[in-house]
Amino acid sequence: MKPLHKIIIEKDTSFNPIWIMRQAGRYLPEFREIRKKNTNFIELCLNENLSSEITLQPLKRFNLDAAIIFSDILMLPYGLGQNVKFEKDFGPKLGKLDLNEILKIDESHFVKKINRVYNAIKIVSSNPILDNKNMIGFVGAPWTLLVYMINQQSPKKNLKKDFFNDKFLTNKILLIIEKFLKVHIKNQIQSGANIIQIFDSWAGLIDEKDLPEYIYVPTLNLVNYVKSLNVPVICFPREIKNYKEFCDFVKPDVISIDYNVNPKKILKEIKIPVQGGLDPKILLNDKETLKKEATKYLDIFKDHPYIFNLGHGVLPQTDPNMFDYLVKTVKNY
Ligand code: 1CP
Repeated sequence: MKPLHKIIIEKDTSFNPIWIMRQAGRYLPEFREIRKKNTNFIELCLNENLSSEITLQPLKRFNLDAAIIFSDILMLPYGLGQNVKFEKDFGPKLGKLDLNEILKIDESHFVKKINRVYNAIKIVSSNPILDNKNMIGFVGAPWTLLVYMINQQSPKKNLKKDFFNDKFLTNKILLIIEKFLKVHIKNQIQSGANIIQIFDSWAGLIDEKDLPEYIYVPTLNLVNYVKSLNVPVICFPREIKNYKEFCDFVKPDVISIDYNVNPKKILKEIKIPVQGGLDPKILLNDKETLKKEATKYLDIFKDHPYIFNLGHGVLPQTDPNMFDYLVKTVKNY
């Protein structure tokens, strides 16, 4: 059985698997080398030879237990025909959201447009490096994708004040997102993904009264869909106010926690396997601090099914030697 499956299905607590969000990416010089020559990020994701190579880069260096496909949550709006660009020092820029155009897209259009992501998953999952490791596919959660598609840029920069004004549009788009996320998940699994993670990076932005409609119900629908395909599903509702309530409602197989939550409180409240937590900024410190902070999480979850990870993605300025030290610390615990 693959390492993450052992934790999730068998609830094995005798070992500590580790993978890191954004493990394939900007902190690695070999990634930056490829990125320099490939300035169009979407095209890079759609180049299965390069995206499969990038996916495997961290696994060649570090003793990680899973690969996560090098792609992006914004491949979904791209597949739906919304323009998506990544600008240096700005982040994603999305084109106008045209409901009439999106309504013309059917499943075969969508799959054809992003098919090379699935080719990359096939290439990676058939590599012998993956024999004893998991292959993680992922999607953005409906809410987070709705935010990007309507806001047309990161809400970090600026969230449109009239976001919910057009209820008809938001509700219609939400249903379309949900429908195509299922298509995207199914194709990733058919290509070799054996875990799905749902990233809800902007879960923390929503008012409590809107949680059921925009987060709990749509995420539950997706979680049930992944479960129906017999694949475990990890949810990362970043900065959500109440992780316990989220778990009670959505019932993922694993809950991934951010670095603002108290891991002891999580241990007390939540019965399902837990992932993550450590603040990515700790990796910018010295080795002694890193070991101490990582060990804190390992101690707290020593008798609970736990997958080591960070509380958000690894930062671009992280020294790969510190990353290596973290992996070794977890493995030698
Ligand atoms: O070189 C570059 O400039 C590209 C940087 C980059 C990378 C490496 C982006 C742009 N996306 C990715 C890959 C990526 N994105 C992965 C691949 C595999 C891995 O984890 O190793 C994954 C899982 C994502 C997921 C993703 N994309 C999320 C969810 C996780 C999170 O970080 O919160 C989000 C919000 C995005 C959108 C996105 N993609 C890229 C940027 C700069 C952003 C915007 C973030 C923001 O709004 O601030």
